[in-house]
Amino acid sequence: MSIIFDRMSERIEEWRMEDWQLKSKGGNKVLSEVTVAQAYGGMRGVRALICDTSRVPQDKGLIVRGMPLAELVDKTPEEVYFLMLTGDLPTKDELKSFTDDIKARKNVPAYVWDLLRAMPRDTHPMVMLNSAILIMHKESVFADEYDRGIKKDDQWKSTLEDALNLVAKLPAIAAGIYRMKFNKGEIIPPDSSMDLAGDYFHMLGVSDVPDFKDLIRLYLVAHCDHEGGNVSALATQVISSSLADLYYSLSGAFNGLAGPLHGLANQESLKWVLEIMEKYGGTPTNNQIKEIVAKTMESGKVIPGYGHAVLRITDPRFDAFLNFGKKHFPNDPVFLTVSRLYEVVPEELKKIEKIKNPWPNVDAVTGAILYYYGLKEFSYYTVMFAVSRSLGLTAQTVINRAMLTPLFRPKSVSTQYIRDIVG
Ligand code: CMX
Repeated sequence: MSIIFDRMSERIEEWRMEDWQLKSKGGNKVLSEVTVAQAYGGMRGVRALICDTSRVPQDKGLIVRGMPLAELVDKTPEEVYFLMLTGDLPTKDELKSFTDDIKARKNVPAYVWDLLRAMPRDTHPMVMLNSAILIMHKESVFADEYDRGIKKDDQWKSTLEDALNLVAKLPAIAAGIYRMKFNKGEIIPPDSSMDLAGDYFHMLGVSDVPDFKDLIRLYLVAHCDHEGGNVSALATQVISSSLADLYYSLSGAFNGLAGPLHGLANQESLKWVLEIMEKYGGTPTNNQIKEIVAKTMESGKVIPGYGHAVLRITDPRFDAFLNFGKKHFPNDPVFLTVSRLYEVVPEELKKIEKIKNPWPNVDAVTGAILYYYGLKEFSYYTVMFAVSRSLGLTAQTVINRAMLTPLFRPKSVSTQYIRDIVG
């Protein structure tokens, strides 16, 4: 067993004590009042959740356990996962123990491949991923221990077992889905000597360019978490609050990630960029961009990759990938188009009063970068997002279970109730 169980045990004791003190001292303090507009408007801005793995201030973007993304771009997914779970970056020895533990959990049960092979050829890769996660439910250590009876205080340990097993297996499953779905040849089995990013790069078999390995590492780090209120994070926590195990809650969460306003936006964004390039025969001029923004909006579609429910600045994750592209392939025509869109689109969106954030989010650029390295199958991009986001979602779940977070049950009201209030 790796050091992670000991390190988390120490921290959980402190966190529980603080949690108890905060609730007894200030349990009746008000975090948020909810307006009628917020109840009708997707609960934007309502403060009613606790999430310590990361936060997203609207003027700063992703901060993982106090560390802004800019300080994490050179880290490995294992380091960032350890940071989310414990609150601290690992020491060298801790990182080795933690990485070795994950390496030992990589093997995917054969029945997962049987299931995926039996699916119709035109199944969406996200359906393949979510089905693979769900069918592995019988591997759940938590579900097994729960059936046999387990003290509430200890339930986080078997949840952490499930979390580590899932995080370790997902790159192999995701890479296998890529090779199977897009006829890339035999599935490449995981290599127990490799870390998460290195093995995902190896199992995809898309390219042997070392920069692509760096990209996969950056991709897994940059998408790891985005506080607790986004669709997939909220879905995970709601489902797991019923004491459903992580196989149920993660696959449910990824069904939400598959929506075009959430994780699917990266494929939509690249599709839009390529359509523009085809229409104008290459990188468009500023005037052509203005024209296409207006036309896209007129047709009732959103501008994919722009806007955000929380952020009010350029997403620092967008900056991280833009810098990566500038360093490795500044003159690639698709990348140049993405860069030019960034110069023009925000100014156009600023003219539309209802849009609160005209700036790009991470999805405006990642597709173009994957495309450059030869990963051109758009429908796969959300799967890669999911592999990364599994880090944050499983870390949040382990912590919530350790903090004995109760069953979610907010109160709904009827339209009549609103009528009475409005008068
Ligand atoms: N293009 C066109 N219209 C947009 C827009 C965009 N990029 N961003 C916002 N709007 C519109 C909204 O659709 C909404 O219109 P209606 O009132 O007619 O419904 C209005 O502006 C107000 O929206 P908002 O308060 O600024 O943003 P929301 O919190 O409602 O929505 C988001 C946020 C991300 C869904 C929205 O900006 C959007 O659809 N963007 C494009 C899709 C995208 O890039 N999604 C990825 C999000 C990243 C992530 O999930 O992490």
